[in-house]
This record gives sequence, C-alpha cells and structure tokens, in this order.
Amino acid sequence: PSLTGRHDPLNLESLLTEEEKAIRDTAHAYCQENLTPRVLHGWRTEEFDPKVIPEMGAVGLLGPTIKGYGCAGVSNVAYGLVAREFERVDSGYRSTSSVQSSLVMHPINEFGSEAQKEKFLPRLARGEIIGAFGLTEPNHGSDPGSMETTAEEVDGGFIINGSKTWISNAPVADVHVIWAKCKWDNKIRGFLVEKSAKGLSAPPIKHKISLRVSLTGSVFLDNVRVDHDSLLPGTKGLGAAFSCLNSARYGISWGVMGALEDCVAHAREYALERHQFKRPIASFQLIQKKLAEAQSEVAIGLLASYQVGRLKDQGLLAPEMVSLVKKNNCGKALEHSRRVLDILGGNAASDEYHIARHASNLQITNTYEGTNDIHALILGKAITGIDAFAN
Ligand code: TGC
Ligand code: FAD
Repeated sequence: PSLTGRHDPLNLESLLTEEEKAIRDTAHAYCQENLTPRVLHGWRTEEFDPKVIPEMGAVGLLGPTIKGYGCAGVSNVAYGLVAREFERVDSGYRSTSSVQSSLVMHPINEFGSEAQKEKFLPRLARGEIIGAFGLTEPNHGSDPGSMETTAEEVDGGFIINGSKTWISNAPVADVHVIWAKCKWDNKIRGFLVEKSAKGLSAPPIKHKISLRVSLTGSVFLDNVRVDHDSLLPGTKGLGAAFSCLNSARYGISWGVMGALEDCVAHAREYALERHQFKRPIASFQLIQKKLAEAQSEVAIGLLASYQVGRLKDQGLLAPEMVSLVKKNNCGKALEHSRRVLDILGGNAASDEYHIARHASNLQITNTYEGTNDIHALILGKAITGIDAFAN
C-alpha cells in the first residue's frame, strides 16, 4: 500500500528528511519484494530462512545507526522506519533484525573494545554472522536482576554457567551476548560467547504460536570457558543491558505500528469487496468505526515514536519515554489488530488473510522487551516516585 494519503493521515512524511525517506523506501521495496512472498511458507513451516540476514545486510539495514565499521550511520528515526517496514510484513522479521542491530551490534559498539568492534561489527553489518542476546532465564524474565547465570574469573579467562530461555536467533547465532552475574563483585556483565565455545548449546524452541518466522531457542552454558577478551569491558551492572533494551524497545514501538497498518490495509480491502445484505460491509458504520479507530492509533503512535526518535538523536532521551511508546504502541497494536480481525468473519481463521498472523505475533511483542504491565510500573515509578519493584 501507498505510504501517503489516507495511509498517513497526520502527514508523518512531511517530518522526514530526504535521507530517511530514501532508507524507508529501500526497506519497503526489499521487504515487499523479498519477504512478503516468503512469509506464509515461513509461518506454516516454522523454517527460519538463513538467507534473510545477509540480504538485510546487503541493503544496509543491519546496525544502521552505528557510525563506521561498515554501518550506514543513519538517524534513529530512519532505524524506526526500517523496523516499521520489516514488521509490516511480519514481527518475526523485525525481531530477527532488531536483535542483530539493537541487542548485539549496539552493545559491542557501545561497550566493546576496539578489537571486539573490528572483529564483529563489519561481519554482523553484512549479515555474514548472526548474533543473539541472552538475558532472560527460565526462572527470571521480568526480573533479570535476580539471574542465576554466573561468571567466575579463572586463569586466562572466565567460566560461565547457567541457562537462558526464549532467546531470539539463538539456534543459528554465531555470537551470543550472554549476561552473567560475576562472582567476584556480584555485578552483571556482558560476555561475547562464540558458537564454537565448548559447553554451549542452543536448541530451538519449536511449535510456537507466535513469531513463527523468527527462530527462538534456549541457551545452555555448562562450564563454558572464554578468554578475558570476551568480556564487554564497558559493562558493569544491569544498566548496560537496559541500554540495549532502550534501543530495541524503541524500534519495536515503530515496528508494531507497521503490523497494525498492514492489518488495517487488509481489513479495508476485504470490507470493500465483501458484500452482505446487498451492500459492501465497508458501508456499515460499525465496520467503519473499527477501521477509523485502528487507523487513528497508527497515526498517533507513529508520531509519538517519531518524537522519541528525534529526542534520541539529540541525546535528550529518558528511558521512560521509550517505555511510554513501547507500552502504548504494542498495546494498541494488539487490541486493534484483534478488533479489525472481526471484519474478516470466518476468514479470520485463515492465514491467507494475514491479520490473524499479525495478531498472534502482537501478543508476544506486547510481552517481550518488558511486558505491558512492567512498562506501566516503570511509568508509574516516574509519576509517583515510588518503585513498585523494590523489596
Ligand atoms: P533497577 O534497580 O531499576 O535498575 C538497575 C540498573 O539499571 C539502570 N536502568 C536503566 N539504565 C538504562 N536504561 C534503562 N531503561 C534502565 N532501567 C534501569 C538503573 O539506573 C540501575 O542502574 P545502577 O547503576 O543504579 O545499577 O532494576 P530492577 O532490577 O529493579 O528492574 C526493573 C525492571 C523490572 C523495570 C527491569 O528489570 C525490566 O525492565 N524488566 C523487563 C525485562 C526485559 O525487558 N527483558 C527483555 C529481555 S530481551 C528481549 O525480550 C528480546 S526480544 C527481542 C526481539 O526478538 O525482538
Ligand atoms: P514473567 O516475568 O514470569 O511474567 C509473567 C506475568 O507476570 C506477566 O504478565 C508480567 O507482566 C507479570 N509480572 C511480573 N512481575 C510483575 C510485577 N512486579 N508486577 C506486576 N506484574 C508482574 N529474552 C531475551 O533475553 N532475549 C531474547 O532474544 C528474547 N526473545 C524472545 C522471543 C520470544 C518469541 C519470546 C516469547 C520471548 C523472548 N524473550 C527474550 C523473553 C522475554 O523478554 C520475556 O518473556 C519477558 O521479559 C517476560 O518474562 P517471562 O516470560 O519470564 O514472564
């Protein structure tokens, strides 16, 4: 669908630079020509297509905000526009890319040594290698500060023990950013653990009913020995991990709006073609209300994310702003994708109409990177000054 006119009621287009529009158009063309034709096969078979990552790299869409190391060095707004295009096709494609860009390349760029940057960033940017980010554990999701994975310093390096679960990209990852509690000072730090490390395994989690085109796995670390230079030297405390989440959550806030836009486009087309009571169902007021409300949430959500992106580019970001757009846009995308799904009637049960697939994905985008309720509590703390998490 066209990105302007009725699809852009508040004229977001007028706020974008020429460079941002060009990147958005490149991403749109890549996604529509290369990902849309594959999405149903990927959804039905749960087969991850490993060619997707190098393709994304070839068009400059991986780690695009990083300056140097073969990355495009574009604005955070451009990054958001790219996420929106991936997720217009499927949240799983956005997930695959945002883990690579925000959760793997970002921490290496932000907290890594020069040697780590040179070793990993250019290859991650080209999509020659794939990364994963291991924070969540079987017993600690919303509360990663209580993690059980440990790192112990030994002669020549560290020994890491523990397990991670629900880790995107993990089964095919060449490098894992593993967060572990360090035994010497009880602080959480990030480690770059390569696939070849003895004692590391990353089996897939199969039979998901959400995000079926992206791969998810567990990561088991059984006395994994890594060298000293695998430690991300700038990490000390959970703040470093949250800095990655700030970037990924911001991208998700744009992405889910792309998914909802696609739901509106399919529901509108269906409503215009489908006749009941001798009229197109699009002529019924209740149908129009569903479309109008969903479309309004897209327009408002995109502008909110745009503003957060501009503030991020100016160095004026507060993490609560990210919680606001992550929570709001994910919640609205989930709610309104389900509402416009009604427009399909019985065809809501068919994957060929796409909306049900988006709605299934949006359940988890509303959950990962901090659940909707966790972001409410982050905002509640900012409003009241009272930390609902503190013991
Ligand atoms: P708390 O004591 O509040 O904070 C610990 C330290 O971190 C600092 N901090 C932040 N720094 C930067 N940005 C942020 N957003 C930050 N939030 C907190 C904080 O200042 C403190 O620093 P210091 O120096 O004092 O130590 O932390 P807490 O343990 O009480 O936890 C608070 C809570 C619940 C909000 C937090 O843990 C949380 O956000 N939980 C949600 C967990 C989560 O989002 N997990 C995501 C896993 S990754 C994922 O889902 C990838 S899916 C990707 C995909 O496929 O697309
Ligand atoms: P829990 O923390 O057990 O939460 C269960 C429920 O309790 C939720 O409704 C929650 O809101 C509520 N709750 C918890 N604490 C509170 C509280 N204090 N007050 C009120 N309610 C509360 N993680 C990674 O590290 N890397 C990845 O790449 C990654 N990818 C993922 C991909 C997929 C497909 C999925 C499903 C998950 C992924 N995750 C990843 C994990 C994700 O971040 C967690 O699932 C999420 O943070 C929630 O943790 P949990 O599942 O343990 O739920």
